[in-house]
Amino acid sequence: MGSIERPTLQRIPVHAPIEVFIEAIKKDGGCICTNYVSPEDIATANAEVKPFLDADKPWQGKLFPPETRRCNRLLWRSPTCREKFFMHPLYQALGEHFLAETYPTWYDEKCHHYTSHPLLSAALGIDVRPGAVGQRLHRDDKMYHTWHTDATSTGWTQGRDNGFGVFVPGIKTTVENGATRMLPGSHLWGDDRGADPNDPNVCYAEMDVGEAAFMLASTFHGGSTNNSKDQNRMLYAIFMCKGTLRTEFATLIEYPPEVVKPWSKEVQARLGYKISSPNCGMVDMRDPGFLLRDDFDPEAPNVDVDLD
Ligand SMILES: O=C(O)CCC(=O)C(=O)O
Ligand SMILES: [Fe+2]
Repeated sequence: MGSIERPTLQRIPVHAPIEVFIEAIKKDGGCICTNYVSPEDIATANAEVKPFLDADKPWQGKLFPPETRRCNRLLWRSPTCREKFFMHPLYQALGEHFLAETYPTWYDEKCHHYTSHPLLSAALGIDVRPGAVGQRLHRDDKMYHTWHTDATSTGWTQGRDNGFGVFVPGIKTTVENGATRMLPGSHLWGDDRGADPNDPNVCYAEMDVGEAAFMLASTFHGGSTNNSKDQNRMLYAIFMCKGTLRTEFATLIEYPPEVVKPWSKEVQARLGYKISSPNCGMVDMRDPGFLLRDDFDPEAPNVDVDLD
Protein backbone atom coordinates (compact mmCIF):
# COMPACT_ATOMS: atom_id res chain seq x y z
CA MET A 1 0.00 0.00 0.00
CA GLY A 2 1.48 3.32 -1.02
CA SER A 3 1.06 6.27 1.30
CA ILE A 4 -1.32 9.05 0.30
CA GLU A 5 0.49 11.87 -1.50
CA ARG A 6 -0.11 15.15 0.27
CA PRO A 7 0.49 18.57 -1.28
CA THR A 8 3.42 20.31 0.37
CA LEU A 9 4.64 23.82 0.98
CA GLN A 10 7.99 24.78 -0.54
CA ARG A 11 10.92 24.15 1.82
CA ILE A 12 13.67 26.72 1.42
CA PRO A 13 17.01 26.82 3.25
CA VAL A 14 17.49 29.85 5.49
CA HIS A 15 20.52 31.10 3.53
CA ALA A 16 18.82 30.98 0.11
CA PRO A 17 18.54 34.41 -1.58
CA ILE A 18 15.58 36.36 -0.17
CA GLU A 19 14.05 36.50 -3.65
CA VAL A 20 13.44 32.74 -3.47
CA PHE A 21 11.34 33.22 -0.31
CA ILE A 22 9.52 36.22 -1.80
CA GLU A 23 8.56 34.31 -4.95
CA ALA A 24 7.35 31.27 -2.98
CA ILE A 25 5.26 33.44 -0.65
CA LYS A 26 3.80 35.49 -3.51
CA LYS A 27 2.84 32.25 -5.28
CA ASP A 28 1.60 30.09 -2.39
CA GLY A 29 0.92 32.54 0.47
CA GLY A 30 3.51 30.84 2.63
CA CYS A 31 6.53 28.53 2.76
CA ILE A 32 8.72 26.63 5.17
CA CYS A 33 12.22 27.78 6.07
CA THR A 34 14.70 25.09 7.07
CA ASN A 35 17.36 25.79 9.73
CA TYR A 36 15.61 29.01 10.80
CA VAL A 37 17.02 28.69 14.33
CA SER A 38 18.96 26.06 16.26
CA PRO A 39 17.38 23.25 18.29
CA GLU A 40 19.14 24.80 21.32
CA ASP A 41 17.23 28.06 20.79
CA ILE A 42 13.98 26.11 20.72
CA ALA A 43 14.85 24.32 23.95
CA THR A 44 15.66 27.66 25.59
CA ALA A 45 12.39 29.25 24.41
CA ASN A 46 10.39 26.25 25.64
CA ALA A 47 12.00 26.54 29.08
CA GLU A 48 11.34 30.31 29.21
CA VAL A 49 7.67 29.87 28.35
CA LYS A 50 6.86 26.75 30.39
CA PRO A 51 6.11 28.52 33.72
CA PHE A 52 3.47 30.67 32.01
CA LEU A 53 1.67 27.70 30.52
CA ASP A 54 1.42 25.87 33.80
CA ALA A 55 0.54 28.95 35.83
CA ASP A 56 -2.99 29.15 37.11
CA LYS A 57 -3.96 32.13 34.97
CA PRO A 58 -7.59 33.11 34.40
CA TRP A 59 -7.38 32.61 30.66
CA GLN A 60 -5.85 29.11 30.76
CA GLY A 61 -8.37 26.39 29.99
CA LYS A 62 -11.25 28.87 29.66
CA LEU A 63 -10.84 29.65 25.98
CA PHE A 64 -11.66 27.38 23.07
CA PRO A 65 -10.57 24.63 22.88
CA PRO A 66 -10.07 24.09 26.63
CA GLU A 67 -7.07 21.75 26.15
CA THR A 68 -5.06 24.57 24.54
CA ARG A 69 -2.68 26.60 26.69
CA ARG A 70 -1.40 29.97 25.57
CA CYS A 71 1.58 32.09 26.55
CA ASN A 72 0.58 35.71 26.10
CA ARG A 73 2.99 38.67 26.05
CA LEU A 74 5.45 36.30 24.41
CA LEU A 75 8.23 38.80 23.66
CA TRP A 76 8.34 39.72 27.34
CA ARG A 77 8.14 36.14 28.66
CA SER A 78 10.77 34.83 26.26
CA PRO A 79 13.88 36.80 25.26
CA THR A 80 14.66 33.99 22.82
CA CYS A 81 11.34 34.39 21.02
CA ARG A 82 11.97 38.14 20.92
CA GLU A 83 15.61 38.24 19.81
CA LYS A 84 15.96 35.02 17.80
CA PHE A 85 12.52 34.30 16.33
CA PHE A 86 10.95 37.76 15.98
CA MET A 87 14.11 39.75 15.23
CA HIS A 88 15.48 37.06 12.91
CA PRO A 89 17.03 39.03 10.00
CA LEU A 90 15.12 36.98 7.41
CA TYR A 91 11.72 37.47 9.03
CA GLN A 92 12.41 41.18 9.46
CA ALA A 93 13.58 41.57 5.87
CA LEU A 94 10.54 39.71 4.52
CA GLY A 95 8.26 41.77 6.79
CA GLU A 96 9.78 44.94 5.34
CA HIS A 97 9.30 43.61 1.85
CA PHE A 98 5.66 42.62 2.24
CA LEU A 99 4.42 45.31 4.65
CA ALA A 100 6.51 48.51 4.47
CA GLU A 101 4.89 51.24 2.41
CA THR A 102 6.05 54.57 1.03
CA TYR A 103 3.35 57.13 0.53
CA PRO A 104 3.38 60.54 -1.20
CA THR A 105 1.53 63.58 0.15
CA TRP A 106 1.60 67.26 -0.77
CA TYR A 107 2.53 70.25 1.41
CA ASP A 108 1.56 73.20 -0.74
CA GLU A 109 3.11 72.27 -4.06
CA LYS A 110 5.90 70.11 -2.71
CA CYS A 111 5.43 66.37 -2.67
CA HIS A 112 6.85 64.53 0.35
CA HIS A 113 7.34 60.79 0.68
CA TYR A 114 6.98 58.93 3.96
CA THR A 115 7.75 55.29 4.68
CA SER A 116 5.84 53.34 7.33
CA HIS A 117 7.51 50.20 8.68
CA PRO A 118 5.82 47.06 10.05
CA LEU A 119 4.55 46.80 13.61
CA LEU A 120 4.21 43.79 15.86
CA SER A 121 0.55 42.78 15.82
CA ALA A 122 0.50 39.53 17.81
CA ALA A 123 2.97 37.21 19.54
CA LEU A 124 1.96 34.19 21.54
CA GLY A 125 2.79 30.59 22.26
CA ILE A 126 0.00 28.18 21.33
CA ASP A 127 0.31 24.86 23.11
CA VAL A 128 -2.30 22.56 21.58
CA ARG A 129 -2.55 19.60 23.92
CA PRO A 130 -3.84 16.08 23.21
CA GLY A 131 -7.58 16.05 22.58
CA ALA A 132 -7.79 19.68 21.43
CA VAL A 133 -9.91 19.95 18.30
CA GLY A 134 -8.67 21.82 15.24
CA GLN A 135 -9.61 25.35 14.28
CA ARG A 136 -11.80 26.29 11.37
CA LEU A 137 -9.82 27.46 8.33
CA HIS A 138 -9.59 31.22 8.52
CA ARG A 139 -7.67 34.31 7.42
CA ASP A 140 -5.72 36.13 10.14
CA ASP A 141 -6.35 39.52 8.52
CA LYS A 142 -10.06 39.29 9.40
CA MET A 143 -9.50 41.44 12.48
CA TYR A 144 -8.65 44.37 10.20
CA HIS A 145 -11.80 43.78 8.11
CA THR A 146 -9.56 43.25 5.10
CA TRP A 147 -11.26 43.07 1.71
CA HIS A 148 -9.84 40.66 -0.87
CA THR A 149 -10.33 40.85 -4.61
CA ASP A 150 -9.87 37.71 -6.67
CA ALA A 151 -6.26 37.67 -7.89
CA THR A 152 -6.05 34.03 -8.90
CA SER A 153 -5.47 34.91 -12.54
CA THR A 154 -3.47 38.12 -12.06
CA GLY A 155 -1.21 37.07 -9.16
CA TRP A 156 -0.17 38.76 -5.93
CA THR A 157 0.43 42.51 -6.07
CA GLN A 158 2.53 44.65 -3.75
CA GLY A 159 0.60 46.09 -0.78
CA ARG A 160 -2.20 43.54 -1.06
CA ASP A 161 -1.50 42.03 2.36
CA ASN A 162 -1.53 43.89 5.65
CA GLY A 163 -0.04 41.13 7.81
CA PHE A 164 2.85 38.68 7.66
CA GLY A 165 3.68 36.03 10.22
CA VAL A 166 6.19 33.42 11.27
CA PHE A 167 5.30 30.17 13.04
CA VAL A 168 8.13 28.52 14.96
CA PRO A 169 7.28 25.10 16.42
CA GLY A 170 8.48 24.16 19.90
CA ILE A 171 8.41 20.46 18.95
CA LYS A 172 8.46 18.49 15.70
CA THR A 173 4.99 19.07 14.29
CA THR A 174 3.13 16.25 12.55
CA VAL A 175 -0.31 15.56 11.14
CA GLU A 176 -0.97 13.54 14.28
CA ASN A 177 -0.02 16.18 16.85
CA GLY A 178 -1.74 19.11 15.14
CA ALA A 179 0.60 20.73 12.61
CA THR A 180 -0.93 23.93 11.23
CA ARG A 181 -2.87 23.43 7.99
CA MET A 182 -2.44 25.93 5.16
CA LEU A 183 -4.14 26.23 1.82
CA PRO A 184 -1.51 27.33 -0.75
CA GLY A 185 -2.83 29.89 -3.20
CA SER A 186 -5.79 30.87 -1.04
CA HIS A 187 -4.18 34.28 -0.34
CA LEU A 188 -5.28 35.16 -3.89
CA TRP A 189 -8.93 34.32 -3.35
CA GLY A 190 -11.65 36.92 -3.35
CA ASP A 191 -14.18 37.41 -0.60
CA ASP A 192 -16.83 35.38 -2.40
CA ARG A 193 -15.52 32.07 -1.08
CA GLY A 194 -14.47 30.26 2.06
CA ALA A 195 -12.15 27.28 2.45
CA ASP A 196 -13.29 23.67 2.47
CA PRO A 197 -11.47 21.80 5.25
CA ASN A 198 -11.58 18.69 3.03
CA ASP A 199 -9.96 20.45 0.07
CA PRO A 200 -7.26 18.03 -1.16
CA ASN A 201 -4.85 20.96 -1.49
CA VAL A 202 -4.81 21.58 2.24
CA CYS A 203 -1.19 21.14 3.44
CA TYR A 204 0.03 20.30 6.89
CA ALA A 205 3.03 22.44 7.81
CA GLU A 206 4.98 19.54 9.28
CA MET A 207 8.21 20.93 10.65
CA ASP A 208 11.29 19.70 12.44
CA VAL A 209 12.61 21.51 15.47
CA GLY A 210 14.49 24.59 14.20
CA GLU A 211 12.31 25.07 11.11
CA ALA A 212 9.73 27.83 10.69
CA ALA A 213 6.82 28.67 8.42
CA PHE A 214 6.16 32.10 6.92
CA MET A 215 2.63 33.08 6.00
CA LEU A 216 0.76 36.06 4.62
CA ALA A 217 -2.20 37.01 6.81
CA SER A 218 -4.64 36.46 3.93
CA THR A 219 -3.79 32.75 3.54
CA PHE A 220 -6.46 30.35 4.78
CA HIS A 221 -5.02 28.18 7.55
CA GLY A 222 -5.87 26.73 10.93
CA GLY A 223 -4.48 24.82 13.87
CA SER A 224 -5.29 21.11 13.65
CA THR A 225 -6.67 18.51 16.02
CA ASN A 226 -4.06 17.00 18.30
CA ASN A 227 -4.72 13.28 17.99
CA SER A 228 -1.55 12.26 19.81
CA LYS A 229 -1.67 10.72 23.25
CA ASP A 230 1.09 12.66 24.92
CA GLN A 231 2.54 15.42 22.70
CA ASN A 232 1.94 19.07 23.53
CA ARG A 233 2.12 20.85 20.20
CA MET A 234 3.75 24.17 21.05
CA LEU A 235 3.90 26.78 18.30
CA TYR A 236 5.32 30.29 18.64
CA ALA A 237 3.18 32.51 16.42
CA ILE A 238 4.43 36.02 15.67
CA PHE A 239 2.66 38.43 13.33
CA MET A 240 3.50 41.88 12.05
CA CYS A 241 1.02 44.24 10.41
CA LYS A 242 1.39 47.40 8.35
CA GLY A 243 2.73 50.21 10.50
CA THR A 244 -0.23 52.42 9.63
CA LEU A 245 -2.66 50.08 11.41
CA ARG A 246 -2.66 52.07 14.63
CA THR A 247 -4.19 55.21 16.09
CA GLU A 248 -2.57 58.61 15.44
CA PHE A 249 -1.98 59.18 19.15
CA ALA A 250 -1.06 56.03 21.11
CA THR A 251 -4.20 56.35 23.25
CA LEU A 252 -3.62 53.34 25.48
CA ILE A 253 -0.27 54.81 26.53
CA GLU A 254 -1.51 58.39 26.81
CA TYR A 255 -4.53 57.31 28.89
CA PRO A 256 -3.41 54.32 31.00
CA PRO A 257 -5.88 52.14 32.95
CA GLU A 258 -5.42 53.89 36.31
CA VAL A 259 -6.33 57.24 34.70
CA VAL A 260 -9.39 56.10 32.74
CA LYS A 261 -10.87 53.77 35.38
CA PRO A 262 -13.42 56.35 36.64
CA TRP A 263 -14.38 57.49 33.13
CA SER A 264 -17.53 56.31 31.37
CA LYS A 265 -17.63 53.00 29.51
CA GLU A 266 -18.35 54.90 26.28
CA VAL A 267 -15.17 56.98 26.59
CA GLN A 268 -13.15 53.92 27.57
CA ALA A 269 -14.43 52.04 24.52
CA ARG A 270 -13.49 54.90 22.20
CA LEU A 271 -9.97 54.92 23.62
CA GLY A 272 -9.47 51.24 22.80
CA TYR A 273 -10.50 49.58 26.08
CA LYS A 274 -12.89 47.47 24.08
CA ILE A 275 -12.00 45.10 21.27
CA SER A 276 -12.89 45.80 17.69
CA SER A 277 -14.78 42.73 16.54
CA PRO A 278 -13.42 40.20 15.74
CA ASN A 279 -10.68 40.04 18.35
CA CYS A 280 -8.64 43.12 17.57
CA GLY A 281 -7.03 44.93 20.48
CA MET A 282 -7.03 42.09 23.02
CA VAL A 283 -4.97 41.94 26.20
CA ASP A 284 -4.07 38.41 27.32
CA MET A 285 -6.64 37.12 24.80
CA ARG A 286 -9.42 39.09 26.52
CA ASP A 287 -11.33 42.27 25.93
CA PRO A 288 -9.12 44.91 27.63
CA GLY A 289 -12.13 46.25 29.56
CA PHE A 290 -11.18 43.76 32.27
CA LEU A 291 -8.24 45.98 33.21
CA LEU A 292 -10.67 48.66 34.37
CA ARG A 293 -13.11 46.63 36.41
CA ASP A 294 -12.74 46.25 40.18
CA ASP A 295 -15.18 43.35 40.02
CA PHE A 296 -13.32 41.48 37.29
CA ASP A 297 -14.25 37.81 37.56
CA PRO A 298 -11.56 35.58 36.06
CA GLU A 299 -14.07 32.72 35.90
CA ALA A 300 -16.60 34.68 33.85
CA PRO A 301 -17.06 33.51 30.25
CA ASN A 302 -15.07 35.53 27.77
CA VAL A 303 -18.16 36.75 25.96
CA ASP A 304 -16.58 39.29 23.64
CA VAL A 305 -13.82 37.16 22.16
CA ASP A 306 -14.42 34.52 19.53
CA LEU A 307 -11.13 32.71 19.35
CA ASP A 308 -11.51 29.75 17.05
O1 LIG B 1 -2.23 26.82 16.29
C1 LIG B 1 -2.06 26.90 15.06
O2 LIG B 1 -1.53 26.00 14.41
C2 LIG B 1 -2.52 28.12 14.31
C3 LIG B 1 -3.21 29.11 15.18
C4 LIG B 1 -3.97 30.14 14.42
O3 LIG B 1 -4.02 30.15 13.24
C5 LIG B 1 -4.68 31.20 15.14
O4 LIG B 1 -4.85 31.10 16.37
O5 LIG B 1 -5.10 32.17 14.49
FE1 LIG C 1 -4.78 32.00 12.48
